[in-house]
Amino acid sequence: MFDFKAIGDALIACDEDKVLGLVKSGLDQGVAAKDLLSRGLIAGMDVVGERMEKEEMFIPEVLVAAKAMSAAVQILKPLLAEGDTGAQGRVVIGTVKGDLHDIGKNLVAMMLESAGLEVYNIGVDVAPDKFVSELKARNANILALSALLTTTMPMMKETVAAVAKAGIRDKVRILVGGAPVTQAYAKEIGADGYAPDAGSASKLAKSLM
Ligand code: B1M
Repeated sequence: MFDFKAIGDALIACDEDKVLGLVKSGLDQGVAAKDLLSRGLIAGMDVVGERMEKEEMFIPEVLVAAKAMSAAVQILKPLLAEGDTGAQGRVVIGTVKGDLHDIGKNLVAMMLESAGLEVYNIGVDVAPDKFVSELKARNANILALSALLTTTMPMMKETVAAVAKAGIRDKVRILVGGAPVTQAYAKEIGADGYAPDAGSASKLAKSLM
């Protein structure tokens, strides 16, 4: 039985070499990439979040843990891909203004890409106007917004409003997600869909087209 907790423990200890070694060893043993992600890395990151909240871990340490997680995700990336290239569509994805969290957003971008969509990942702390200009420049038909902070969720609403103000709302499906976001919130702000995780985000994006 593979020790998933060891991955989380190494992440909490901010030991990137150990995290990568355990992930590689899991793959060598035939453990599924999605399990290494959800039962190892994401479970570990949840504990990091709890410790951060209790001030048992501080921002510099959390950044090191986040870097280790991103490096591990890069190893898993080709294996998490769905390999379905049948869908078409152009997606602009980013984390909303004021918010610097990008690990989950990058996972969503990766899953959308592997579902055959053309993905423009425009980073973090993205202002509503920037989303609008990228949507126009890329002639995109899906906008994917991520927020990890309750304080930045309202920026999703502002972004939806900016898309409408720019006169392109009827051409763009808007998908929202991130830990504090809910289906009810998506509805409230006039988004077209909400997904709780990267896998369902890619399914939803395809169904919205
Ligand atoms: Co921050 N942080 N953080 N943080 N951080 C949280 C989010 C927090 C829950 C921790 C806590 O207190 N328990 C808390 C938010 C509380 C709240 O508002 N509800 C918090 C806070 C408070 C803060 C600061 C304010 C701390 C401070 O400065 N005092 C600060 C804010 C900075 C800013 O953004 N302006 C801050 C800073 C940071 C770091 C920079 C140190 C670092 C981010 C590094 C980085 O991303 N490159 C960081 C981290 C790492 C976290 C935690 C520990 C982990 C987040 C993560 O990457 N999770 C987090 C606690 C937690 O989540 N348990 C926390 C793993 C990732 C795979 O999950 O991002 O949830 P997640 O993505 C999921 C789903 O949400 C979904 O799919 C993914 C999985 O498949 N999803 C989508 C995400 N986007 C989606 C979009 C979609 C669909 C699904 O459609 C478009």
